[in-house]
Amino acid sequence: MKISSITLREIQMSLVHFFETSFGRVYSRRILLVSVDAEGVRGWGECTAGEDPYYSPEWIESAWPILKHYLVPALLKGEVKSGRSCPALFARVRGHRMAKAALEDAVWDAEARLRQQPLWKLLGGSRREIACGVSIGIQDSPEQLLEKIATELAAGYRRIKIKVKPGWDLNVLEKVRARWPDIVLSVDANSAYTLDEVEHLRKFDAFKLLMIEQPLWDDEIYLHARLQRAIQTAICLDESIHHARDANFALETGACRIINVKVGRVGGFTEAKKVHDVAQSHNVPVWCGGMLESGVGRAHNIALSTLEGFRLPGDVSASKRYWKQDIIEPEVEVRPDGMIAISDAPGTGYTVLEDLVQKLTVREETFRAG
Ligand code: OSB
Ligand code: MG
Repeated sequence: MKISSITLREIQMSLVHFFETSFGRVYSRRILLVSVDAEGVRGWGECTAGEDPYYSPEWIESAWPILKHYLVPALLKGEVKSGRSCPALFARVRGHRMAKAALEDAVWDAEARLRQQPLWKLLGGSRREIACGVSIGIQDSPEQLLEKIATELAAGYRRIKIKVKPGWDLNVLEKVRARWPDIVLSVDANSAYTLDEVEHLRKFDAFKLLMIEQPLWDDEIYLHARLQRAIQTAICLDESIHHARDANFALETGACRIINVKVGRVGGFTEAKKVHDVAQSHNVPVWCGGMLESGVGRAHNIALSTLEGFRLPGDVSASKRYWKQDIIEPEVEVRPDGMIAISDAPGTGYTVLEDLVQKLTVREETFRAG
């Protein structure tokens, strides 16, 4: 693959509704998009690093210089055969997985378009439709949360996940379960608890949750194994899993029974497939997490979710839940049965609205080959 140029862009987009987790609230996104021009096609990637270093140490202002000074030059001077060849070219740079993923995924996208093949097939997927869930943030009141849940259930979503933190957990679950005793329900704590709170966390068992996501420290796996032994609810790890070795360690130690795969968090499609494969070998289900992505990242999450091991509904939901207008066409739509149909078109099956992207762009830098 002959890469002629790579462009970094920052776009700014307001969320339709604020999103609050245990680490804070966001009203609008600053999104770093990467495009790779090669042999007449353009591949797109999205960096899932946030506006702040709260979910992970990476943020948009760390990703940009890492891409500019290290990752982009590595691709422009290295031999890029395919998306798969990127991790080796990036290996000297430690960490910075979201920055790496943005560029690697753009190369996969370009490769799929060059081969005139759907990205999901190139990734090894087989599902022709994928099941969708929603992640609902902390609201101003429990009543508002119940209203949101009712809306999403009416839209057909197959799993409701609510964000929890001390003070917004058991009290809220009581109300949700009182109204909907049987829905598929899970919670995500984004590391809001410690091992001193085992007795409190044990009380979650009463609510028959599909899982509790990342209850403890983001940099800890082993102590989740201790917690998992003490509670019935299945633990799902998100923040703690950076690569396939982490996944293997977590499953061998019994730290979780489910894994959330986020392509940005693990450094790109190549590693995401490896995490998937490790989980498959332990017969553990995975699902695709979300990071409030624009259509570019959303389309990539959809492609990844076609892999066989993605057996639980992902946080892959419709564009209109986040954006007044998404930057892709068609927008991501979820059917009334809570599924997204997978396109047979080459690449992601979604077209980037480049004029709109240009309008939303607040900074841009292009790097050309030799
Ligand atoms: O922990 O899954 C998470 C959003 C930002 C950072 C972390 C997380 C999330 C979500 C939102 O839960 C998922 C989505 O709808 O994109
Ligand atoms: Mg999470």
